[in-house]
Amino acid sequence: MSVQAAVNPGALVHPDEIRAQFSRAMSALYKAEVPLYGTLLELVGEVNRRTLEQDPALAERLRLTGELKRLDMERHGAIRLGSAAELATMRRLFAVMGMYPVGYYDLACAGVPVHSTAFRAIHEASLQHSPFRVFTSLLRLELIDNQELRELAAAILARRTIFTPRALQLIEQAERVGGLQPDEATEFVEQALETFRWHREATVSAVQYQQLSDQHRLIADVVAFKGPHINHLTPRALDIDAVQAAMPGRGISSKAVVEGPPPRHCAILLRQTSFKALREPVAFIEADGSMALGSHSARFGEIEQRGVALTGKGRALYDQLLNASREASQGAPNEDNAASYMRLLDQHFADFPDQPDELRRQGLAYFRYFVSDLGLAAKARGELASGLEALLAAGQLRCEPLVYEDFLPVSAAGIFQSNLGEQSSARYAQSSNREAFERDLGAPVLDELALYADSQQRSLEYCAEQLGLATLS
Ligand code: OOG
Ligand code: NI
Repeated sequence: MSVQAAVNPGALVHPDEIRAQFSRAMSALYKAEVPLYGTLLELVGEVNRRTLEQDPALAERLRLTGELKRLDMERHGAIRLGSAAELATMRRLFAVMGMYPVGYYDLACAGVPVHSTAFRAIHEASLQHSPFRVFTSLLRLELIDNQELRELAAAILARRTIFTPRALQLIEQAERVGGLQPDEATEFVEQALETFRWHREATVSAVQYQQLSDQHRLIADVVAFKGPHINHLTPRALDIDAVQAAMPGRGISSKAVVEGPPPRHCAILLRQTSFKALREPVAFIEADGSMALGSHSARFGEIEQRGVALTGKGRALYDQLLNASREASQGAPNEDNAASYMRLLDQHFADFPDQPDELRRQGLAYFRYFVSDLGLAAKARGELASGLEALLAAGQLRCEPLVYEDFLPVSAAGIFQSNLGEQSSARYAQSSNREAFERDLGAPVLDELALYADSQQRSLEYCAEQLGLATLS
């Protein structure tokens, strides 16, 4: 037993803290592996600082909601897994860091043979401590129509172990005792990181790689390597258009179209853009044990701007307007029609209310409520307005958009396509299969709308408590 444990056997590190450590370690790893990510981080940092200087009201709002504090550490990553066993163990690994599967994303309908979830913290206090999230995809081997290739892929995947023995021990330890002690947590972060590292040596021969890649580039990326290398890390930008415009000046060429909603006064959901995957040298393992040099494109960069989380009603309107824009531009946007696509998007989204108060009154978005100084003063004088609307109108309560913590399937498909190359879109007859995903995961995915509703409700309850009111709704 370590000295620390002997002194204080109960001292477990909070999962939020393990996640914060892991997020920092992951960022350092990716910066070392993909230097352009470091350049992107600097650029986003500069643009964020400038945006806050030029818009003190925004800075004040983000300070109130706590988003200012988490801005510099905010990022998401993505991995692609090959088997049910990998996904189930990954769920247990993320649980040690307080990250749970939220949402189900079907990408097959967009021509990418995976389905996905996002592992993330779920309580606003935890998100505040570390908002780190990982978009996690599972390859759907059943969508490979060539039976021989499907069997080859399954056999290769069955041979690999993507977790270190010590990582597995520490996961079990955390499950058994309910957490990890400080030295174990440090070791866990180091060991878990091994799974996400890039490996130059492939597990297949050059010919096998080509066969897998010919079926779909994504299949080669998942099957041909030792582990699910982190394929991008995405910082949060406050002005994605400004970052996009400044990227070429830093030697970063971005994808033509920003995915998601058009620029707006009140940002909704998520806007994202990426730079193309780098060509990296790899070594294939030939049957006689010799190595053959080749290359593979896997790792890329991405930036995103996050806006308010929409309710089911708001999301339905978003989907409807996005689909209408895509139909009008005859399909997914590309380099050639980027400008006209953005115009169509603007035109269609004119139908989406763009004032926070409108979004709130029409039940299109989630908000968080705060008691203002006016509210505290009014309470002290016994002059509180009565009811939520009156309290807001009197400035005794404030409300701020609740930030969207998740992903968008159409945007994700656009990001996949841009870094896999335009040729990678396939047609899959099989429809989405959430049950199979949850069976492989070993747990149901959480409903993101319920999580946002809970956060909103907790903020109302806290306001009621501060104001000495029985309820507020
Ligand atoms: C994930 C692509 C999706 C996002 O932010 O929506 C994504 C991948 O390429 O593995 O990163
Ligand atoms: Ni991403």
